[in-house]
Amino acid sequence: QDEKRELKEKIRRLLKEKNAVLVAHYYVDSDLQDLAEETGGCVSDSLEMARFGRDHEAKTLVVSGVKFMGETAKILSPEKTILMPDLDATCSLDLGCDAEEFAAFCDSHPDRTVVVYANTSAAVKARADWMVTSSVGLDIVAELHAQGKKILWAPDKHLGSYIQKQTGADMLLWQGSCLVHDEFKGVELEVLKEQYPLAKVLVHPESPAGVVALADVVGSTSQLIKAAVELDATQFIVATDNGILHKMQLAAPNKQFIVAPTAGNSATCKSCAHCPWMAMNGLRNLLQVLETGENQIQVDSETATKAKIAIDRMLDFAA
Ligand code: CIZ
Ligand code: SF4
Repeated sequence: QDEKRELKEKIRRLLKEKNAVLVAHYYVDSDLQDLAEETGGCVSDSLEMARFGRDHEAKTLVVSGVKFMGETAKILSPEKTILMPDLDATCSLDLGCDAEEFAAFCDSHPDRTVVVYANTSAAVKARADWMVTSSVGLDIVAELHAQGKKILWAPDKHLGSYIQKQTGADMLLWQGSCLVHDEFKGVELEVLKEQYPLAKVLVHPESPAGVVALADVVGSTSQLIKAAVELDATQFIVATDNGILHKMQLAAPNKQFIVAPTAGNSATCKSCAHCPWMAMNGLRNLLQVLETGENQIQVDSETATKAKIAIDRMLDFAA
């Protein structure tokens, strides 16, 4: 505890000294979320993180999350220094969507509007017409569908088929998945629902269709937190990364949150309900990058210029 307090103190001081601000995702360690909150940074989903980083006047952004979030911050603010606690923190969706293979896929379907999820590399975004996050993906695809467009979607197949079902759009799906959400299980969730008959079920649409089908609310992380506060229930079963429970519990202190069942339990399965890459963000490596200025995110300017078009389209749509 003493060591933690000391680390936090040093981080607070260095953030000030270096005119830096901490931008953290809901899935990272609760210490980092608290620190971001209390030092004037932000704790949020990837859409808000992007917007906050872009609009903040700090010279340096320290992005506690995974690589695509750092890259998006750099693309939106090329003049800022973007640091990340661990440059190896990535995402199974990003890893499963190689830029060259993706470009070939797009080339063979030139009639389709290319919509990619935020959880992709800068190079993949550079090949896209639109980038979306889970909070606005559905609305954007619905709008494109209303304009008569056919969609090529990548990389998350579960989110893609959820949006496809909701909007009725013609969508060709890349077959990627999130290794955390893919582990949630519908059959076991049904059993848990019987044990907690009054509980409402909150599900992130990166989860498999069998889990989404049992949801009371399907939404992005921010939308699920809002539902936890606003819904008239005292118990909730939550199918997304368990890092989110920290914020849910703060926002709704008198309610009870239960993580939805996964294939393994937390003793046998390292990525069950918690992202191993988000978990690479800690107080120690955060302090280290602030001290050394190491782990800067760079995106080559040609890729950044192209990717920014797809990102800005979403930001303008969501404004
Ligand atoms: O699973 C993720 O990485 C999410 C939900 C990112 C986001 O949009 O905040
Ligand atoms: Fe990627 Fe899933 Fe981790 Fe989010 S939780 S960063 S989608 S692997």
